[in-house]
Amino acid sequence: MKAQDVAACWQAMGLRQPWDDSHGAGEALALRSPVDGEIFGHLPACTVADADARIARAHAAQTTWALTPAPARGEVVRRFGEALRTHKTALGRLVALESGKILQEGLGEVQEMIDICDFAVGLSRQLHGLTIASERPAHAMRETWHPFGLCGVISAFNFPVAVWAWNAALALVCGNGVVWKPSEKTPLCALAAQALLDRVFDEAAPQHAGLCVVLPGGRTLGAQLVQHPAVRLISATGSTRMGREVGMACAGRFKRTILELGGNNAAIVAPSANLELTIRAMTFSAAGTAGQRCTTLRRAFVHVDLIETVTNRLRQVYARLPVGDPLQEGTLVGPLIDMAAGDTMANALAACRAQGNVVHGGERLLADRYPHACYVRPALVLTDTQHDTMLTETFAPILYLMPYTSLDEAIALNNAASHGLSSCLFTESLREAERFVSAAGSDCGIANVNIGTSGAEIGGAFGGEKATGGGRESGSDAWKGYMRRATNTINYGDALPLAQGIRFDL
Ligand code: UN1
Repeated sequence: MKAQDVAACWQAMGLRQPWDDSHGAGEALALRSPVDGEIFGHLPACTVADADARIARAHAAQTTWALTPAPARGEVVRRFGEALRTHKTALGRLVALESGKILQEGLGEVQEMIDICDFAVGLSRQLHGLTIASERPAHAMRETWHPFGLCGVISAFNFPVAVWAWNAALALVCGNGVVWKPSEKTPLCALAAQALLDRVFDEAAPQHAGLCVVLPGGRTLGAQLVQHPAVRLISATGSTRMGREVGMACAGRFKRTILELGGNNAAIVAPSANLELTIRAMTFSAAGTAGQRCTTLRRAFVHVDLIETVTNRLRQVYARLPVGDPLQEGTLVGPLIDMAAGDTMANALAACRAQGNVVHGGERLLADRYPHACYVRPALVLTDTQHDTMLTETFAPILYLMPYTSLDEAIALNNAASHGLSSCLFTESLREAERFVSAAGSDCGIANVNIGTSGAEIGGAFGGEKATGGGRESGSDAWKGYMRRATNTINYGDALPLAQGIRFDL
């Protein structure tokens, strides 16, 4: 029973507990921690009518927020970042309890929220446009950036608060409100993060109350958000199937989308790779977060001269990876989110065995202690071909190892996946490194050298190509995704010369 641990996190943040330990009725949302898999309470889910009312309120608040000077909007985000600093431990623990990631990663997730708040505060004074040379005399041209409109955020269980924060911090400084549909598997993290933001609004900007709201509940709320005419942009993180539905629904309504839909990320281990660094990086990326990041390392192409060494080293490391209670010091791999995730992993491994692949690990652990939770030993799969199972993203800790002979072949194997999120190369060769990040190299949104596929900093634009959806969130100029660009041409003369030299004399 994780109820007391979860309640302690809420108390530490000074928040009112929104759930009870009833058996739930009607639209109630069952609460469970993947740590033990047991239901510990129920939360009233948001009804369609509630959702409509919340969206309407956010839409009304949007109008005045959009006209508030951007640095004043940044001040609210700055205060939110301060609140997150104050409550980092409690919120980080809640993330670990509700998503099952280890405490270190739960704390890291809150740090990622703090980082994006800091970034957004700086941005609030830098929403710059260009000035452009006009071809006409006495004309000035420039670009101005304006708030885009109310933003909908759909987030996944594996980053239950950070991905929302990437979107919310930028959307807010850019002048937009945010309606958030979190995963039904992690509603408490969402409610806690939203409550911390609400408190900041109450104290620092009560006139904008209701600008950011959360809709805890199931898929129908996500569909309602996508269809609602007041919501102008949808930023969705999750499966490719979900993203396709969201993308098509938004296209029909000319809504903007930012899609971040998982990946089937690969590493290439070249002959010159520093193996100490490579093994550590591969293990963090493949087994960390129990393989449940969109950036998780799933495929490794290892030079044929190294395949045996790398396989043996990984086998040794994997055999003694501490799997267990994610809140316990020393654990490196927590549980999968639920039993269904365990079944999906077992089915993928069975398909690999049927192909003739050798599988190391992958078995269920701690079943006696946690009969309703799903702990597994991360798996290594040895294969000589990149088969369909390997080309399918299984959201679990499975790392495929396959030999290659030339870098061109390895790059082609990397690029053969339908997703295009993250990729990396381990090498000491400058020539190989530059080739990998060139136009002839990885086709992914993220291409790293001598670090793993996961664990990106917030300062870069985050996202990927192909079935990953093409969206970019977080750093760099991703803020432009939350704003409307206007091109202004101003004639300060008293003649009317036309562009392209066109004559139109009346
Ligand atoms: C995700 O899994 O949806 O780069 C996001 C990373 C994290 C974000 C992952 N900063 O692994």
